[in-house]
Amino acid sequence: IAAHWQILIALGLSVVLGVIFRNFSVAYGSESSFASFAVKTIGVSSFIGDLFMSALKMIIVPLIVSSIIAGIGALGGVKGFGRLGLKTVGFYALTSLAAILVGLAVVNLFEPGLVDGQPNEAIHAAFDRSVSEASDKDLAKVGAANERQATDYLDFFKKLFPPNIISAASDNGQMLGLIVFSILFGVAMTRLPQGQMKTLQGTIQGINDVMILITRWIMMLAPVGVFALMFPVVFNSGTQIFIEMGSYFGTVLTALAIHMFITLPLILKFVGGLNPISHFKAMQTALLTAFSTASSSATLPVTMRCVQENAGVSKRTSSFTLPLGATVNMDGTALYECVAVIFVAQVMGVDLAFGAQFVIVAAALLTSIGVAGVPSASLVAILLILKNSNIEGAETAVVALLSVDRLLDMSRTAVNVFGDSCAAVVVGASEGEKVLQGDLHHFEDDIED
Ligand code: DAS
Repeated sequence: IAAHWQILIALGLSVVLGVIFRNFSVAYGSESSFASFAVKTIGVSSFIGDLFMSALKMIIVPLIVSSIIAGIGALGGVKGFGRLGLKTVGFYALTSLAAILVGLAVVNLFEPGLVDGQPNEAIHAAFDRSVSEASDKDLAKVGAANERQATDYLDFFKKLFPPNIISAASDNGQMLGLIVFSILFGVAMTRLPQGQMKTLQGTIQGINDVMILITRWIMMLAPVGVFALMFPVVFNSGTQIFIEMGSYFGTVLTALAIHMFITLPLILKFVGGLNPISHFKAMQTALLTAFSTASSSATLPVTMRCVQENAGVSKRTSSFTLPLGATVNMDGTALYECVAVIFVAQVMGVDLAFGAQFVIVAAALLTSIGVAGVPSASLVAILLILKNSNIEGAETAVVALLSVDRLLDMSRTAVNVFGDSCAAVVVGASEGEKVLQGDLHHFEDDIED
């Protein structure tokens, strides 16, 4: 079976088994031998899932650095890169703004935090209850985020020039400093004498090809890794709070679906002149990986392979647009921040006038640039925006959102990755590349050989 079908089957299996294990554990009681067996199984599964995530993350740094440097070398320096950079940044800004506006419209239309125009007391109670049920890890995570001041998201711009590129590389999921260094290195490399530049370019391109090959090996384990990541998530997802916050889930997922299946396909068709269906087919393995890992950084190696080998975008275009996109372009996250903040305001009975909502839109756009590509990273930004909007109970609300965040995180991460891939194919097509042409080759199919 083609690799992406293997991943889909693994996902389906993890959901079925997760539900069965959960129901039997509840039926037999938490003290039963089955429940303890289930807990052990979950532990092993989480361990294997983390290994798969770590394997993908292991190659991110050498992949990003070699991709950008070799990509700029192929562009021949500043002139080619400058044009490409402007197109890419412009595309990211416009699509992120479009995503936020969709979120704004949907959350004001559905009003998930209100019942008959009044704050939903049941959800408010669920917020308070979830703090008492929250894990120490979640409480610590929100507590630490609460310590950070409003300026923290501005100091993200200080990360443009990291004092130590090794520590920048270790900043989990936030690679901006490394990207800036790689761009400077690439541009400087094109200034070297021709012979020297060719040698260095060839070496770095070789490193990049090695990283892409290692990605292929790691993706052979994807069905196991995806199953191992999803099984505990399904097993641990209690249904109660999902029912109470069903309106919130429905609002976020509706807004994400509009952006992913209407806005972006329209842009692919009318701005890029491309076939959206072909693009979805080309990206399915990356989308499934993003959904399973809830980390756009960990998915980046797979995104690059899908865009280059399935969609046919050149290395020089994709090796710049994708690493940058995985770090600063998060349509799903920006949309989610806007919906979550206004939802909490509704539950807390704070009536946000248009001006206040406009500030939230701007804050969501700015903070989504700074959000790292790791699981639940955007909740820190939400806490910051809530505090800036003087909505009391921000910490309690964020702890509650964190406790039900996994499914939404997986969904918005898939949207983040899809948004990055749309930029790569549209910019590639605008550079005259043969993108999404003819019958699509799937790199996953040649994994068998
Ligand atoms: N999970 C983040 C990502 O990897 C997005 C988020 O937390 O909103 O893109």
